[in-house]
Amino acid sequence: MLRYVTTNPGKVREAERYLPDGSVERLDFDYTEVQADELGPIAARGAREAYRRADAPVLVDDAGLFVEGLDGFPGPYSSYVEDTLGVERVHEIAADLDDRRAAFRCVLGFCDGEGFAASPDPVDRGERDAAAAAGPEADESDDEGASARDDPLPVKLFEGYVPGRIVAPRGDGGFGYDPIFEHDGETFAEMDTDRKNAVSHRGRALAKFAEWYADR
Ligand code: ITT
Repeated sequence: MLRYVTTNPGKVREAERYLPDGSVERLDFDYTEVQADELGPIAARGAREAYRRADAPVLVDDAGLFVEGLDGFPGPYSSYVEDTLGVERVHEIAADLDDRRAAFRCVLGFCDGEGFAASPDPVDRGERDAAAAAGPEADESDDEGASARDDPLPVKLFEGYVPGRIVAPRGDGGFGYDPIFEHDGETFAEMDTDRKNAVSHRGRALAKFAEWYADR
């Protein structure tokens, strides 16, 4: 059984559509979200911590909203900003910008304690050189300290991205920033789960993961 490690049930509702019935269960565990400019190191570190907690295969999901006119803010700080400012305030700030383009990004981190065969997808092996070679998303920051960089547990990363723009809140589906993120004329909160999955950052990352996991 795969554990989808998140405090957010909305993420698991989306993930269940990609995986065989009964093959995934939510583990409500708040892993340490290290301060980093990229989502990859946060997901890699979280997957290691969650695997040690669960002692079973885990998938962690780190996502964020990146607003172009705010140089990518709130990005990896999206959760903190939602809790403090709230989604409507983020829209109000963006409403004053000339450039309201934005993107959602998602990085899934998978860990089952085993290694991975060579592949084009990034694998964070907890070593600075290997992580850097796997691409910028997988590079680990200095903030994590030497013990995290040298952690031998490999983590496989799957990334997804969707462009859109910030609009006044519309719709009552989804969660988080969905009401203020418009893609192709609709906000994510106006889409049902299948429609959001078909275009979203998480849907893209999950599709890559599900294809790879079927052979694992
Ligand atoms: P976990 O860390 O426990 O998984 P979280 O909701 O805090 O739950 P993230 O740190 O990945 O998850 O999310 C950062 C923020 O981005 C948070 O405020 C989410 O509500 C929001 N977010 C993530 N995915 C989203 C999506 O698909 N649609 C709208 N908002 C999303």
